[in-house]
Amino acid sequence: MRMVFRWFGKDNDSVSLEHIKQIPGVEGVVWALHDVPAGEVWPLDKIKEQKAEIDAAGLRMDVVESVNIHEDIKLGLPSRDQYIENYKRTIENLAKVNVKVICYNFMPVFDWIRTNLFEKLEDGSTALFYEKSKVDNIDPLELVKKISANPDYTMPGWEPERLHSLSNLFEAYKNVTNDDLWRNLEYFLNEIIPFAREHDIKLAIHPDDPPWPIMGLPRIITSQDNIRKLLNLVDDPYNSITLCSGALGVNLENDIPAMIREFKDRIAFAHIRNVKVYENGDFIETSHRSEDGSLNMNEIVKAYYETDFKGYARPDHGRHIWEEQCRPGYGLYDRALGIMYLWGIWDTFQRTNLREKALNESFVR
Ligand code: DNO
Repeated sequence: MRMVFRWFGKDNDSVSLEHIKQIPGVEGVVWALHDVPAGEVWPLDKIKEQKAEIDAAGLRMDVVESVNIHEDIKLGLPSRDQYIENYKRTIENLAKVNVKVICYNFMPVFDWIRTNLFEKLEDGSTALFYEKSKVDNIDPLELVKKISANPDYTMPGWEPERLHSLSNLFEAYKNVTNDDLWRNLEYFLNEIIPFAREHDIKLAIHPDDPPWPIMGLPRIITSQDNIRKLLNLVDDPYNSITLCSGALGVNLENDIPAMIREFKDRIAFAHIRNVKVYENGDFIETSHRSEDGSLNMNEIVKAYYETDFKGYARPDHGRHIWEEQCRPGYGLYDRALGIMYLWGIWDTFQRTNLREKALNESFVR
């Protein structure tokens, strides 16, 4: 397991590369050019600027999250071919700085969604929270009206400009079904995966968060069966996944350790975090510790350990603790604690295994 840490760039992140370097066992950052709009080619000079900074801090930059997919590709419009060409140019440029994994998602319109970014937990910290009924009751048309009435209206993961093009998007997706979305994903993968293979970069799709349809929009990367289907669309190790325990885990029917064991050869990137799911379907992002949430983190890390996971992993969202001012979910402190918890579990398996091996060997001798 190669531990990495998401970093939004020196102008957009309260966490510095120097601090990241001091977290035990972290070898690199997960980065992106956040100011390049989806669909445009990432310029090589900007990529090189990032490289110079990250190199200077003694960190690696093997993983990019995300090169976002233009909506026209997800919608299957004729203009998609140009955007797919641009995606290839970006892959070419990223290969020049030795990027090995690109994380992306295929969620229409929205990326991850929460209803409160600073919900109070019992210990006084705050964390990202999803109130299911609130999202279930959103009328997309009403939302569009709200956005048009208030130019400053924002949602997590959204640039205001993108949010303001929402009304057109809802209209465009009106008749798009899950099957259409699958077809459009297949078209994209057929074009991109052979090209990515030539450049030795794995494309690792992130599951939908939350893993169910919202606001009448289709969502397809939601379950073990659907991930299997995705991997079979183009059966090539370069068509891989980002296995996000928190995104998939809020549907308690998703058995994360079973997925790790089944998809072991196709997991290029692991997002590992805990989440507490309530009976009414609400959920909150807790500390990484098993006891604090609904997911058995020990079983999850065990599955990675036992399948000899050699891919990249990052802690995922953390709580906001010790009065840290940071991007929602992306502070230094709780994610660093998360890393130490994950290493704690991993190292215990590793040391025990080594000790047992040594004992067996001395016994045989
Ligand atoms: C949330 C992230 C997602 C992820 C994208 C991948 O914090 O895990 O926004 O980066 O879905 O494209």
